[in-house]
Amino acid sequence: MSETPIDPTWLAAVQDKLKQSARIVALTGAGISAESGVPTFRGADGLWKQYRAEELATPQAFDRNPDLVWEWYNWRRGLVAEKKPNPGHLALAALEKIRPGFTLITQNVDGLHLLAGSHNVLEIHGSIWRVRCPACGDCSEDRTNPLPPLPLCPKCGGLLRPDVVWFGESLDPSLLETSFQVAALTEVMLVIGTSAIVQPAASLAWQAKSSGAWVVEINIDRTPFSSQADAVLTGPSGRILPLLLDGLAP
Ligand code: BJW
Ligand code: ZN
Repeated sequence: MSETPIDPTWLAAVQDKLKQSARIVALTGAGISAESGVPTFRGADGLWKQYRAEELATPQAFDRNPDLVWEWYNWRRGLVAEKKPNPGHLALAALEKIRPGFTLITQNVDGLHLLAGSHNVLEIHGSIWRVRCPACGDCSEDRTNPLPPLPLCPKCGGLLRPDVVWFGESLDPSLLETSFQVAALTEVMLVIGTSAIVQPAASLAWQAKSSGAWVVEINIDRTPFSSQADAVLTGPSGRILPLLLDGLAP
């Protein structure tokens, strides 16, 4: 199957902007991990096509049926454990090296940006590799795979939960404040592989735009944000991001 060509004029325009800018932010979503084989949420093969978010990704679901919720997260941990960062993740890790002012805000919980070597990462929806105790607040990384069907807190014996943000839950206030600050101060924002519909994450793109940043969307499809973007690069992020980085290397 032939690959869709990526518009060279726009690619060059985005490279020029990146060359001129010290402050760059990327906001990533599930699409950046799709080429690693991690399912997205809302695409044709997305998780929410097969599973009901209300039964798996809300605090009420966990209260009602923690076994089912843990079974699902154990399955996802197993799936992600076998996956590797793709050229899109690696390009963003390389961007951080040549632009120390670069911040990566991710909605992803798969940990692949960290595995790719990015350091300045704000995981605003948490991580499937951390467990948290609602009873005593203890939170720690745990890569045991699979975890017991109902994992218990080593400190107080309470029932642990995945350290992710479910629907109806607030995001970590300090992570969110930092994210809005960097979005408001950035010169360029790359909005990559997100449907841009889940709040408050989607508002970060609007925040950057309304604060004067040049906002670039990189996605295989259009989103509700596309019409606001200063440039839209249509195609897989695993192809586009390395091309952008090629032109930036010192
Ligand atoms: C590619 C590609 C390739 C593919 N290259 N691109 C109405 C009713 C009820 C609630 C709400 C409502 N309106 C607003 C809300 C609030 C709600 C919300 O936004 N809901 C919307 C669905 C409408 N938000 C919340 O509840 C948030 N909390 C909150 O608002 O707190 C305040 C509050 C407190 C109390 C009461 C009410 C409010 C929390 C949101 C938490 C989201 N959690 C999840 C699960 C995380 C844990 C886990 O993974 O298990 O986060 S849901 C899921 O969506 C996950 C993602 O991070 C998030 C965003 O999805 P993302 O990353 O954009 O993925 P997709 O699949 O949607 O899109 C993939 C994109 O990639 C597509 O565009 C593809 O085209 C593209 N793509 N391949 C480039 N190769
Ligand atoms: Zn505890």
